Amino acid sequence: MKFSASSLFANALSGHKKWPEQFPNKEPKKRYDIVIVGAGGHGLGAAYYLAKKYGISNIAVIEKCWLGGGNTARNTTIIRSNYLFDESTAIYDHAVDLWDGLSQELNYNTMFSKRGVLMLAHNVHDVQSFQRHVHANRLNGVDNKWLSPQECKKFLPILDISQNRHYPVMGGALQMRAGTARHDSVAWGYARAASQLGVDIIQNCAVTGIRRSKDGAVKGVETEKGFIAAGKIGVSAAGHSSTVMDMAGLRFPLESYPLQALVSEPVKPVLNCVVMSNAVHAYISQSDKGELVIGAGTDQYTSYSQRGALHILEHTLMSICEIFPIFKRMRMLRSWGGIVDVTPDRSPILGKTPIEGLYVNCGWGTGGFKATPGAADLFAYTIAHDEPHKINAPYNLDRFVTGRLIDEAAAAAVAH
Ligand code: FAD
Ligand code: PYC
Repeated sequence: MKFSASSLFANALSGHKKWPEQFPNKEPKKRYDIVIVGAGGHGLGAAYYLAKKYGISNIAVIEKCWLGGGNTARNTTIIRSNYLFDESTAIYDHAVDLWDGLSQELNYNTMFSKRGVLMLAHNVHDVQSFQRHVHANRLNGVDNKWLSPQECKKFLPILDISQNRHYPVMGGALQMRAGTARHDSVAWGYARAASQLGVDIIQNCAVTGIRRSKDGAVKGVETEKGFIAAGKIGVSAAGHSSTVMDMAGLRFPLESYPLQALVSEPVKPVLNCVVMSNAVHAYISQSDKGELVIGAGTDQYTSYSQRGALHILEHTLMSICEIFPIFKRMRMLRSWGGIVDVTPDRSPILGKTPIEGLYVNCGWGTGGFKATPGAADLFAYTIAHDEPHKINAPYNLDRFVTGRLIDEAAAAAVAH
């Protein structure tokens, strides 16, 4: 049994000092119909929908660390569907629709709060670009409206709209169905509901290889705790997708970067919506506990570290104070990072792979939390039917061969 740093980490967490001997690497008695790699919201959600909608519950979700310890519980929880391209609004709006009933569906309060996402425009380019988004969204039946600076101020009273500032507010695009949710509850809600339907969730067990039969189809996964046989494998291992796909001999168009966020001390309610600004590069909301939730940009260098560079946080806080000078004296409580994997067009890959029985859901980059229920639902559909749903059909690998890209690069106020 090979020991890697992460396997030792998993060992320390599990408290099983001798687990390799307890799980000898021999042919297993049990064979799962489906193994999902990665117990984030996307992977757990896919397992839940496979069991709930398609009656397939002989499933294992395998997680190298702890359930929901990846990006699912590290993000700034912004949920919206105000994207430009038809393919994007379709996939993200499908998710927003599912967010709506998710607490009832899972009997777990995901605290989805439709408080609105306001994207501020500070220059003529922003105004033109956001107005184009508003029109495109409305043509697709997605709510989004243009607000003048005065209307922005009326909606968000703490906003300073004086025009003598470095970055004057020249208007904003407001999506009211958008908002935030409680991230870890999404992972726990899907995990509990999937488990109740018979899904096994195996934590502290990194997948280290993908075993294939002579005809090339998948046979199962090698893990730190031994081989696990499976008829189909779905990979939903954000940040590490290219490493896992490499285990099957597939080279993926992905780069992994640290992305950071931070929260302030809690204060009374002051910020009633989510605010994003591409020009100064800032995004901020206030949690129900009162903390300001602030997100940064990605590091400029690829890395698998869950710590990002300090100067990125400094830049973020300068940007927040640029828009909201009233926050200058706030104290920050803690910061953290996650690893996001990004594709060249900044849109995800969700579908089949050239290998029989191997499916992938990756490349959501800085924006996959909002997609969680939608991506999970579509991933389950794709695995169950062995073909993509029409909403995720455009998100196949083929687009990197044909050049038919879904270039949503500037969709979020996140530098990458
Ligand atoms: P994860 O929750 O990361 O789950 C993947 C899991 O796979 C992990 O738990 C990992 O440990 C596991 N894994 C990896 N390799 C292996 C292996 N070899 N074997 C077994 N398990 C493995 N998105 C938004 O929409 N809105 C936001 O406001 C937003 N803000 C963000 C802010 C930050 C700081 C970060 C880091 C991300 C942000 N995102 C946001 C992006 C969003 O968090 C992710 O796109 C989304 O959570 C991905 O979900 P997931 O379930 O695919 O991934
Ligand atoms: O996609 O809205 C988004 C987002 C905000 C912060 C990170 N991602």
